[in-house]
Amino acid sequence: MAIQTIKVPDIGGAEGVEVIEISVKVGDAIAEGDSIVVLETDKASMEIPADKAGKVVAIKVNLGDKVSQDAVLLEVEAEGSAAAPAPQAAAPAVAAPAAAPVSAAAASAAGTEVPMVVPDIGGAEGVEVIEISVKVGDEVAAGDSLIVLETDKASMEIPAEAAGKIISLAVKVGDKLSQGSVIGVLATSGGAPVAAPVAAPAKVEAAPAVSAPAPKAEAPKAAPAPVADVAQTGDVYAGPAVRKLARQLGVDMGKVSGTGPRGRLLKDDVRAYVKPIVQAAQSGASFGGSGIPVLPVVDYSKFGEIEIVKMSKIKKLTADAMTRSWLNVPRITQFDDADITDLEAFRNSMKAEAEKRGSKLTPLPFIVKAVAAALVAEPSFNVSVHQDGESIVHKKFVHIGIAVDTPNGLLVPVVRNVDKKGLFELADEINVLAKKARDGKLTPAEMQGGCFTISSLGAMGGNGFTPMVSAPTEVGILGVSRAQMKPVWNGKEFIPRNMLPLSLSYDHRAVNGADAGRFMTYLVSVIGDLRRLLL
Ligand code: CAO
Repeated sequence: MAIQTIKVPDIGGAEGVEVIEISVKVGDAIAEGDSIVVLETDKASMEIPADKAGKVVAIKVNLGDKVSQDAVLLEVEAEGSAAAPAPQAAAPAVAAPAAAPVSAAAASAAGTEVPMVVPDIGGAEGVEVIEISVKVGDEVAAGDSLIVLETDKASMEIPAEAAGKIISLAVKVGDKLSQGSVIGVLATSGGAPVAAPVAAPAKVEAAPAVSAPAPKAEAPKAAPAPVADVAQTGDVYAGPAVRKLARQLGVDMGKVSGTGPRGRLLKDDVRAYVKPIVQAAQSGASFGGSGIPVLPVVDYSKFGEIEIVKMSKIKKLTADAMTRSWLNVPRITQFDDADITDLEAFRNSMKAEAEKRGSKLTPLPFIVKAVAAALVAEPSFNVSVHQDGESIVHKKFVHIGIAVDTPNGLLVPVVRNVDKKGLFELADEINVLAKKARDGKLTPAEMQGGCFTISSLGAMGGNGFTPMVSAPTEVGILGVSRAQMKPVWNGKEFIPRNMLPLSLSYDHRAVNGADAGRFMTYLVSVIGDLRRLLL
C-alpha cells in the first residue's frame, strides 16, 4: 500500500484560504468524495473532498492554517496501488459571463429603488429558497446575504449587490427561483455598487462540493457564495454565514438544534441558543454568579481494566437535557400513596374484554387519565415558564408524555388530548407509541408538545424516586413506583390495601407547594375512586 497525498485542488485561484474544519482524523477510512476539510474565505466555504479512497495516516494542516492550491492536506494509505488520480478539481468553473442583472445596473444610480434579482447561478432552474436572511426595513451592506437557495447537492447565499434598505420582499421560503427571478426591491444608499456578478458558483447540480469561482480578478464581491457544506460537516448542517456567526460567538454548533428545512441551522437558531446564556450570565442568575466548578479528569485505567463506549445520540441528548433541567429548575418532589385496590379490581374485571379487543390494560392508562383530570382541575401544572423569565404560558390542551425505556435510551412520546380519550383508546395509543419508541420509529412531532410527563417504573420495582422535570416545556412530572399491599388504618383496624407510590416533581418557579399539594391530593382521590372522573 503506497502512501499518497491529498492536496488542495483548484479553488478558483483563491490564495491563503483558512482551514475552518478538519472532518477526518488519523486512522479514518475515507472514500473518494468524502469531505476531508472545510476552507473558508470571507464569502464562501468549500468542502474539499478526498480524491482517493484510503486510510488517513497523517493530517498535514491545522485549524486556522491558510492554504492555497496544491497545499498538502492529508497523507493516506491508498487502497490498491494505482497511481493517484489528479486532484478532483474543482467542479468546472462556470464562468460564462452572465448578463449584468438589472439590479446591479440600476443600483449605480444613487438612492434609487432597484429590484434585487437572482444572478447567474450556474444555469440551475427552480432552486428552492430555504432561508430568507433579511426582512423589510433592514439596512444591508453590499455582499450581505439576502436569501439562501438550495438544490439537493449545494446551497448558495445570494448577496446584495449594493448597500441600501430593503423596501419589499417578493419571495418566501419554499419558492423556486431561477436566474433573473425578482427577490424584492432595494432602496440603494448611494454608495458605489459592487460589480455585477459574472461568475457563477460551481453548477449546483455538480456533485463535488468544491466550487471553482472565476479567477480572482474577475470574482465579483457580490457573487453568490457557494455553500458547499450542505453535505454536512460532522453532524452540523449550516451555511458559511451561520458558521461564521457561530465561530464569532464561540458557539459549538453541535449543541444547537437547527429549525431550518431538514434540520438546517439558521442564524436565528444560533442567536436563540446564545441569548438565554448571555441573559443568565448578565443576571448572574443561572449559577448564583459563582460558576460551576469543573469536574476533574480521571484516568480510570489506573484502577483496573476499562472499556470506553460512546454514548448513543439519544443518551447524549438526554444527558444534556437532564443537566439543563438540574441547573435551571428549582425542583421539589413530594410523595403520596394512591389506593388502587378498587382500580385493580375494576382493571382485572375488564381484562377479558380488553384482550378481546386486542388491548393491554395496565394501570398506566388509568393513571394517565387521572393526571389529565388533575391538570384540568389544577391548571397551575399545565403551564411553562416563558423564556422572558417574567411570564407563564398557560395551555388549553392536555398532552401527556410517557417515559419509555428503549435499548438506545429514554424516549418520551406524547399522547395528545388525553382528557378527551377513553381508557382503551389511551391503552392502545400508549402501546403503539411505546413500540414505535423501542423500534426507533418515533417522529420528532410525536415527542413534542407535552404538558406533563409520567415516568412509570412500576413494572420494575422501587418505592419512590425523584424524577426530573422536562425543562423548559413542562413544570411537572409524576413518578410511579411499584404497587404493593400495605396495612392501612381505617379508623378502627388495619386493612390490606393495594397502595401505589407516587412522586410528583415540580418546578418551584411556576408551582407553589400548596398548588402541588392540591394537585397530588386530587390525583390520589381520582386514582382511588375512578368514579370521580365523571364528576
Ligand atoms: N405496580 C405494579 N405493577 C405494575 C405497575 C405498578 N405501578 N405498573 C405496571 N405494572 C405491571 C403491569 O400491570 C404489567 O403486568 P401484567 O402484564 O401482569 O398486567 C407489568 O407490570 C408490565 O407492564 P408494562 O411495562 O408492559 O406496561 P406499562 O403500561 O406499565 O408501561 C411503559 C409501559 C412504556 C411506560 C413501560 O414499558 C416503560 O418503558 N417503562 C419505563 C419508563 C422509564 O424508563 N422511566 C424512567 C424515566 S427516568 O425519569
